[in-house]
Amino acid sequence: MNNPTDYVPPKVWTWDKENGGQFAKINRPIAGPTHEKELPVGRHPLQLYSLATPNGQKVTILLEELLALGRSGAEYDAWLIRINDGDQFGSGFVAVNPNSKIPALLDRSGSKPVRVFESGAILLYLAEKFGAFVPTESGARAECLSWLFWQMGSAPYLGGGFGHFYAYAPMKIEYAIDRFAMEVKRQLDVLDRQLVGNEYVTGGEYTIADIAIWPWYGGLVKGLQYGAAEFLAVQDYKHVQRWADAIGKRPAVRRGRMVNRTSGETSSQLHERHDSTDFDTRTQDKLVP
Ligand SMILES: N[C@@H](CCC(=O)N[C@@H](CS)C(=O)NCC(=O)O)C(=O)O
Repeated sequence: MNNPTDYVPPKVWTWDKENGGQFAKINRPIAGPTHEKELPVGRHPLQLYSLATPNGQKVTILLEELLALGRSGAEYDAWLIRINDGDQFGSGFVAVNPNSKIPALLDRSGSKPVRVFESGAILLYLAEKFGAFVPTESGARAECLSWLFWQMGSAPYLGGGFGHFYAYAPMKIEYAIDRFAMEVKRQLDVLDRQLVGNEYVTGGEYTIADIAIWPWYGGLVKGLQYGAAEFLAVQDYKHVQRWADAIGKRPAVRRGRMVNRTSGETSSQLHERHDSTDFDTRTQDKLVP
């Protein structure tokens, strides 16, 4: 193992603005807005403020699945929040999500707007509102919610732990990478065992548990996250691979992944989504020749 650093924590931690690595510009130890900025509002009942990270994709995938099912009330405007530019600290965004993280949803369909933040809460809110992708029978519902919350509790070890130290930290720390690689491989094994004999995570039904888990763990095993596929030997998780391929082929999943995307092929980037035709007419390759 590398020599441990000679850092000795001081009695009281103080903010060193330069120590945040890739995210030094946006990371802060305080909450609240940094500037005044109203959020835009479109014509649909649902207003989504987001970015196509795995947490953002969960919501756009569910919205596209609901629309594909004919739930026209799920029409939405998706506005781009550029987190590297600090849009999440604008006063309007903080009013919708006091935690200053995408995704954030405003449901304006009722007499008073309803704000929803935390991707798991948004998935459950939408699935219940439209009566789809969450089972109603008590045992199946418990299983679905267990896996939904498993994802919400587990992914920070994948993203904030493994991804941060493997791909983003300003130095490679063997202890941290080891610790989180072990945990992420354990999580992949949990999922792999669950998918033995189960088409989807909770059995035969595609639910918000799959929609929550796929962008993180499906993305990881398909080599879309952190360039870590070889390092984590993701080909070993055969059942996760099979499940990730099947979900990745769904048209609504393909569309959901494009919304608020700002990287990759320009034909896959739909910065803002206000209409179902935008997928054909407003991707970046069409807007910026
Ligand atoms: N638990 C939250 C996590 C959301 C989250 O971490 N969002 C990230 C992008 S994936 C973000 O907005 N980061 C901006 C920041 O930390 O300032 C959820 O699932 O909604």
